[in-house]
Amino acid sequence: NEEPQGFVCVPEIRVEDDRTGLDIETLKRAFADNLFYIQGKLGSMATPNDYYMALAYTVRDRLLQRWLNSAQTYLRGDVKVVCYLSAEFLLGPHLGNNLINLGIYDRIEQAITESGLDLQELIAQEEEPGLGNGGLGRLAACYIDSLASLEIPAIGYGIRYEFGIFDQEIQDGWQVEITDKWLRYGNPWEIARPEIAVEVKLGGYVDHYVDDAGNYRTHWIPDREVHGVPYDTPILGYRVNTANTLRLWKAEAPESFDFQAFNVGDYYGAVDAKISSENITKVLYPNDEQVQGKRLRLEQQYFFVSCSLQDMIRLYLLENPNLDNFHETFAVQLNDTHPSIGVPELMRLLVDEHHMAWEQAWQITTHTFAYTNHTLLPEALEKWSVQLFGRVLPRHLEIIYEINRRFLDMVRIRYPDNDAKLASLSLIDELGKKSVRMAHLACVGSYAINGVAQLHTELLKKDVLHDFYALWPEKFSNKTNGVTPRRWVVQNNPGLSKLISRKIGDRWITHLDELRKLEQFADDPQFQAQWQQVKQNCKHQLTKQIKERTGVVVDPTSMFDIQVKRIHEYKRQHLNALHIITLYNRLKENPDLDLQPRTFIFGGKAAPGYFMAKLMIKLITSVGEVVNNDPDVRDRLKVVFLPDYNVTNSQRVYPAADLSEQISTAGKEASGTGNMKFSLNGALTIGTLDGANVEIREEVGAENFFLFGLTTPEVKEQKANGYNSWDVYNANPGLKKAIDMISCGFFSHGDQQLFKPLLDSLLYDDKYMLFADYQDYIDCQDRVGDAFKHKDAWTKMSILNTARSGKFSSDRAIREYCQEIWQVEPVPIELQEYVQANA
Ligand code: GPK
Repeated sequence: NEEPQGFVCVPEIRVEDDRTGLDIETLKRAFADNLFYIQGKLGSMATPNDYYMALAYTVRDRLLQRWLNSAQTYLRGDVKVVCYLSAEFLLGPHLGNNLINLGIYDRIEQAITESGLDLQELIAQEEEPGLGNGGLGRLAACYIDSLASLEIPAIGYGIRYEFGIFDQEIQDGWQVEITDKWLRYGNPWEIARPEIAVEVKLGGYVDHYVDDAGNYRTHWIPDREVHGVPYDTPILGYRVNTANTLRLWKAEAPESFDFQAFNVGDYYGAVDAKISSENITKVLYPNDEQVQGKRLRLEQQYFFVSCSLQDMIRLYLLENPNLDNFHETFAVQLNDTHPSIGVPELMRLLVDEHHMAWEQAWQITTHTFAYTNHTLLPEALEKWSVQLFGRVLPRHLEIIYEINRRFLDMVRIRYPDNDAKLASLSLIDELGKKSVRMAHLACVGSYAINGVAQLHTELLKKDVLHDFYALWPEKFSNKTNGVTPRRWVVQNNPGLSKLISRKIGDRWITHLDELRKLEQFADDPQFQAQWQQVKQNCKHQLTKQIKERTGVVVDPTSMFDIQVKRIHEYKRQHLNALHIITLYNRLKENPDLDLQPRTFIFGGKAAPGYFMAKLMIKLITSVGEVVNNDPDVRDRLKVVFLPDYNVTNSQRVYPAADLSEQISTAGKEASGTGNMKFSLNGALTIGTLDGANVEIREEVGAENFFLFGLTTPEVKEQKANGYNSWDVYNANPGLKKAIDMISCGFFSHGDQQLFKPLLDSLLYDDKYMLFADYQDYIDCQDRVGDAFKHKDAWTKMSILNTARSGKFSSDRAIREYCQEIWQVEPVPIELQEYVQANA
């Protein structure tokens, strides 16, 4: 035991004290203490939010002990750390999740109840950090949960947007966007670390010179500098001591921002500069799979990536004399191309700032990065005009040109006299407006490239990244997505979790394959009855929610047929709407039709600038208005558009689903992850052979999956053979009737113009093959309806879906990344009995 050095204000903190103890009495005392000393309230004046904050701090205190122990362990050298770089982390609320991962949910529930309060009400107070758009951001959140649960040293790096994804309201059937002021009442889960802020340069020009020793040097003279301040959130694993860090960067004006302006008397100018710096992390771009090419977005990407790489270098140099083996300590995963500017940025840091030779720097860089692609949609592949790029990042453009020069030299050797190859592989697109291809940059700068489902990876190799696959087949692999069973079963479906654990124990929570043990009970009438009861309870709860949030009264015994996801033409929510209209027409024609009552539930946000997606929402709500108010059908069909679909709301949706709609055009959905959450919660899927649907069907068995639609090659073939949706429309009476009703204003109070853009896109182009898949979809839905009539057979299929979805755990996915890409091992964390303040 060494003598403490320097001033020690708190010599030691006892683990058994009020900030770490886990027994009920201690928890109650800590809760009351935090209400008094942090919120500054007595019980008599406290609001529900005060109680939530007091509880959140009580839980956070218990995380800190684990977090500091984890950080200390990782700093002690020879630990390889995963850095997950993502422009989005769609975390969802922390409180419930931390209670579960800490293993104190029941105790806290008791403590809160004994304090005369309701835990559910407190949990509901939390404003979720909606720092993502959809699947990509939520995947990052599932992965940091699994990394911690598997005891893998990891840091999530991203952006602390002041405004996350907008809140959605539905007014007159249209989407209205409201800014997401998630930080309004403070965020108890984060800790700012201004003392390790970094500087980020932007704009300006580059100076090249020879220094006194005769070395070529580069000096980037920016026209702007911003300060990056990290805000850290501990991410606790499930029932382990590992608490990793999510480090999100906030842009601020540099410390000295006002002095110069102050001296020339331009006070307002100085404040303007401050505001413009802070703009960088002001708001999340709300586009999903559609790039806008805005300067501010490029600045966001560069800002967070530069901050993160500088931070890694700082950490590394605490323990190492130079950067020679940087890549042995950090595995940096690029979550799509959004952080791919990291490739030239690491080169710049190594070459310009740390004076490393280009070849060595390139060796390190290309052994540091790995790249995940998340989409095949051409409109989602990032490109930056060379002109804009050069204005924001002049030095990076030079570096990219140099990377490209050396890369194309290599290509020339491999493919002599082949200009077409050079053009198609180049990092620069020379056609039209010259632009930088970020996916190419990511491929050249990474040692591993992966897609997110088997089909997706095959299509990458065959299509979008074919030329890179031909060059470096060994770089490519598949990593099928997964979701965390802690949030997506344990937390969102406690009834199901308890039923499962009573039958097979609770090891499934960390070894999801063990759900297979449920197969043996799939035919057991008693188990089936319990299973049905759980589903029924969840449907009751959602029914209440629907009533509260939309005013629509639905029948909880009807089939809950659910499509929740971002609104996009390729996801085809309008195909679902065509099915509803078709059923409506059948019922109108034949009121005695033996039709299984259904409740169609939709949820999802449209990008604010995506007109067609917003019109799809209006179509759904308009169909709902007619169907829900028509006395002939309203007891058998209901249509609900749940406003503001987000993580919190989604947690009530998945458990209540009977049918999961996964109906994208084959070849368009990279993977999907909602599809996995539904299946895990015992919903059956109606879906195309797209993304991970293929693997879900493989796992659960074709007989427990409702398949329809063209396959990817068939889509291609039909398009090549001059697919004409107009002909399909004229040949199919059911389809024609549905389209004509929309067209003649049946759902729009006679307005024949309202849906015209949508109908025109279907009748004259139908890029996403709705009409081609229409009849097969309707027929398949008929089979679904028939199957639902047989309760026991349906329940068996439901049980088998859950039992066979173990593959879709993010733990499995992360294990694959660890072993096959990152080469990292678990590092268990031991809790020190005393945390010394000066240790
Ligand atoms: C893919 F490219 C993108 C994007 O910009 N945003 C996004 O959410 C999704 N995605 C895919 O659409 C899903 O199929 C996939 O499951 C998810 O990323 C995670 O990989």
